[in-house]
Amino acid sequence: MIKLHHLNASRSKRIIWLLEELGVEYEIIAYKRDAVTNLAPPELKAIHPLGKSPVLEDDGHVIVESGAITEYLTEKFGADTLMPAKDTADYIQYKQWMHFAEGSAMLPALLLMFLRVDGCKTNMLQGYAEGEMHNILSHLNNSVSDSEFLVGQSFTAADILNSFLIENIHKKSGLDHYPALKGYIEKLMAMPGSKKAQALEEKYL
Ligand SMILES: N[C@@H](CCC(=O)N[C@@H](CS)C(=O)NCC(=O)O)C(=O)O
Repeated sequence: MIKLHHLNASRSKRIIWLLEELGVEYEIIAYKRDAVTNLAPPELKAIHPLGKSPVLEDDGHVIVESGAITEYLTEKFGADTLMPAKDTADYIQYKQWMHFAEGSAMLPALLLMFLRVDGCKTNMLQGYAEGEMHNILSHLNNSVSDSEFLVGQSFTAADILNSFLIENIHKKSGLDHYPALKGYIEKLMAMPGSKKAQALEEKYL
């Protein structure tokens, strides 16, 4: 059976949601962050040397990187439901959004998180990170202002992958300046699979 190595309050939540949407059997192996450092416990390094979550085990494969895990699972179990056909323009958009989640979108978010935790005064970094975050959120907002989902009117795995960052910002600082994005994430959070992932994440907090 598929095993998901899940760290509390982490990117792994979106893999739970994806597995729920795909309707496949899976087992969650739960880990807890260190109360002081917030890092993953050393046991995760026994599964993969990076010691980060999510890690997926399936069919003898050990897969890290939530983008790669999402592509793997979607191509294996959801090619007809959660991704566009490969010879279409929508597929190119889908691929782009799949890389966006851990690429362009993640850097300013991580910079802002580390600056907040560190509390340091910076020369240019704070302003840079805030400006970049605004660009990312504006781009997302514009992208869902005329469509239901990131790839037109169809819900895809790219929505699940990008939901982690948007949901976190929505919960921590709000999205009032990005009304289309706010409506979009609230719609995603109301989906049954997303609610199930939320419940499971709370169970393993
Ligand atoms: N790019 C990786 C990032 C993995 C990652 O940094 N995971 C975090 C949780 S959100 C983690 O395991 N943090 C604990 C640690 O670094 O010890 C992915 O998308 O899976």
